[in-house]
Amino acid sequence: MATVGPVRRPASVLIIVISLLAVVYLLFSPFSQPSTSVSAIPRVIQQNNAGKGTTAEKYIKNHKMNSLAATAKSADNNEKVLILTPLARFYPEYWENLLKLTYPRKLVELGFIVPRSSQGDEVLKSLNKAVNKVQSSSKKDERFAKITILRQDTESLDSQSEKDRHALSVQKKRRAQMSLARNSLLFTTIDADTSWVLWLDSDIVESPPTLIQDLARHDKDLIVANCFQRYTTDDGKPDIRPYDFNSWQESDTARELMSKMGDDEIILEGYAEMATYRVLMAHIYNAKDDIHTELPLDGVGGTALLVKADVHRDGAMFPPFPFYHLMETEGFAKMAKRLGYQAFGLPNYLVYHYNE
Ligand SMILES: Nc1nc2c(ncn2[C@@H]2O[C@H](COP(=O)(O)OP(=O)(O)O)[C@@H](O)[C@H]2O)c(=O)[nH]1
Ligand SMILES: [Mg+2]
Repeated sequence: MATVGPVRRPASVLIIVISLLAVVYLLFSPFSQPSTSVSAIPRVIQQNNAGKGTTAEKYIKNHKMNSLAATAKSADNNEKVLILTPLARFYPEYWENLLKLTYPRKLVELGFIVPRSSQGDEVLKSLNKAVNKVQSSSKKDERFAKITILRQDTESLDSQSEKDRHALSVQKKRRAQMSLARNSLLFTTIDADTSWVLWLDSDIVESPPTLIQDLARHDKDLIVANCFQRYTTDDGKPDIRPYDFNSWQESDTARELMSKMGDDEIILEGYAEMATYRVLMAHIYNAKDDIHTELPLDGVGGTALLVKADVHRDGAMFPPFPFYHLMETEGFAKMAKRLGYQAFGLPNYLVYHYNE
């Protein structure tokens, strides 16, 4: 870990320069250990921290980022998880499930982004009420480590009905809007000590209390649950069906389709107009098989997606523009792949989406 001399003023530019010099020194110093992998290179972050202590301690906070880990034993290892939810509709079931999560709350931070609309005003009221209740608990371990609520400064679709938001014609615009919302939320809330980011949609109304540990134990860069929906069949029986088709393995047909597209055109999954013949995780659920069976993926959905924070830190975000003809969560998986990370899914591990 680098040390720096006393700094008289909290000049952020100076601190950044010192950080860069420290990293360069550590990389090229004859005293530094030969690095065996990228993670062996110390990541040093220093930020204004007007706390107690000596002058230097007051203004400089050292984060030992080379010891920041995201492992299969996440909770035992005290790894911090940031749960992020773009929130256009507040479902009490979603909130109840959040409160039922067994991951220690002192290690959990929450972040929300709410649309700038009258619907957003309503959501904000419900969210504030719920947040105040849990954060005013007299027991410290019942409170979340931190909660951030953002108000979107970008546009949203006028109608949020399932029929309107799923129409093929609005997909490019809608996915661009969702990407902007997700990126703002991510870049505002990720901290120097965040190990994991759990993307959890607000309309996931059923999810296991051990969701974080169950996904983290696979120790994958990105891992996504299979998102289904409960419904009633024509003859009145309760049943389940696939909901999210964004988790897939690429096909030759889709590659061929994309090779003929203009740079700004996008390929979409789950639309009859655009048959891709990809392997869809939604279609290979097997109730009798092990819930922890893993499936390598090329595209991911964001309904319940756990990501190692370093994947985001290295620059993988939600492209609000066509990136290899993909946007939002599918584009994110592609970007992660270009950075050398691999996405996985758990086809038999289900979470359930609200049924409108
Ligand atoms: N901030 C924000 N969140 C949104 C917006 N539209 C949807 N969401 C949220 O983003 C997540 C995914 O959107 P959703 O409409 O459920 O997508 P779908 O289920 O794939 O059709 C959910 O948590 C929504 O509440 C929006 O315009 N702004
Ligand atoms: Mg949804």
